[in-house]
Amino acid sequence: MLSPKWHALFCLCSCLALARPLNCQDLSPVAHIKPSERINKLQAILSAVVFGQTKIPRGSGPYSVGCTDLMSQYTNKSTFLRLYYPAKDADHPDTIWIPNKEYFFGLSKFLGTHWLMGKILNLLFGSLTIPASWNSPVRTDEKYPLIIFSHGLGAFRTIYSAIGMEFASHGFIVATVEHRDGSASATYYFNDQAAAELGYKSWLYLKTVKQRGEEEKSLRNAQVRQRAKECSQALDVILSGKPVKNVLDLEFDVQPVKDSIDRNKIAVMGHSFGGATVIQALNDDRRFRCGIALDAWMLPLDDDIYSKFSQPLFFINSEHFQFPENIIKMKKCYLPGKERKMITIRGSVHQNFADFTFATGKISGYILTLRGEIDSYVAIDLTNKASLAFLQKHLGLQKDFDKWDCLVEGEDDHLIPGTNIDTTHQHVTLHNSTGIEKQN
Ligand code: 71H
Repeated sequence: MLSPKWHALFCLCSCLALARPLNCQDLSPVAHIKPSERINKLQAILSAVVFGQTKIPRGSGPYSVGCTDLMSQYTNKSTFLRLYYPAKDADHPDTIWIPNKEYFFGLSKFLGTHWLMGKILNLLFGSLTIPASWNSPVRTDEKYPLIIFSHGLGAFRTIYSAIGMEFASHGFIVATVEHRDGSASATYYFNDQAAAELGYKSWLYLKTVKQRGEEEKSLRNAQVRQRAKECSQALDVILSGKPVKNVLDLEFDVQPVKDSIDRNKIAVMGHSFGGATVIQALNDDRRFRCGIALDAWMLPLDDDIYSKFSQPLFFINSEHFQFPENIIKMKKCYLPGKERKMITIRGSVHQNFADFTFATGKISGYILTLRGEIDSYVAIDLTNKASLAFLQKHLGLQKDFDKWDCLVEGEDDHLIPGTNIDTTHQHVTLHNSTGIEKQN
């Protein structure tokens, strides 16, 4: 069943989608633009009309940002990722944010809405672009640290671009993996060479989990282990001396990107389920020098993992998603001699770390819990700057990100040092593992 707010959105979208005169071919003010670009522009206007503002922010650092996709092999065991990197020039076209309609169908399934919702989301967001030059060559003047990024439940590789582009603009290479553990809304692979040549994609949609309690925990645990392996495998592909074959037929040579990596400055970062993946990956693979967990969801992890890894770890939490059971598990990572930091962004929600927070207007975003009371641009800025300061310290970078060291301590009007959650009454265990947020 649709909840009332999803139903309202659905009706609103349907009405606006039916009244779609914006797509007619001969609107004179845009007549000079190519038809495909014209449709893109008009679709952007359409989503702006429906939702208000739809702008994913460009990186604020000194480097131009490039973007490409890489699929290393055939079958669902291959590595699939999106790369954000410092680009030589910015004269390539912008990158399509969500490049296949199947991702919208997957999102619709994840949200439990009618399949028509997938069509509508595709209509609204299917041609939205992000300010990163698609397939622009990498800038090869220096070596860059590498971040492997793991997405949340129901997400996929392309919807953390505000974070990916910001880091790339500050001289990082960011690889956002697309997980094949059944936790992505949708993902695809090619069965073999013939399928790849014909462009015949095999789509894998979100695996829905009905069980609760121990059964859910064991399934999620198997998934988080697979996710960590996929992060390590992505690292193997990127660091391998051998040339990597991209089964996606793109006019882009990844070798110069691989050659530009500073091989011992590698971090792992992730959102929610991806935050749990950060901890599993730190434990399983010591090549990850430190980790950043954005609003981590701790349920998938084994109870004895917290004491088993020693690399520095930074928790950045939203105010409204967190709950005592989860925070208690985070606190189990705090042990003598280990670097652990935690901050909470005031007035933020779980979605403040993902791109959809920028894809709607203020009011609709608030209703759909894609936005909190805090301005989404302020929230992502704090996340990025605190992360940069943390990475400079623990990867040993020679940059000026230490000017944001105070944010890692939670010293800002928009930040809470540590957490807003009271865990002193541990016997009252609140269950909120589905991310149903409390907006006060
Ligand atoms: N839910 N990653 C989903 C409940 C809250 C939602 C996701 C609805 C997204 C639109 C509304 C939260 C949790 C909870 C572990 C996790 C990661 F596009 C994205 C899709 C997913 C961006 C980011 C994500 S959200 C997430 O690892 C975990 C525990 N969450 C979450 O699952 N319900 C179905 C109703 C239960 C399964 C906020 C929300 C969302 C709207 C869109 F329309 F804009 F696309 C996207």
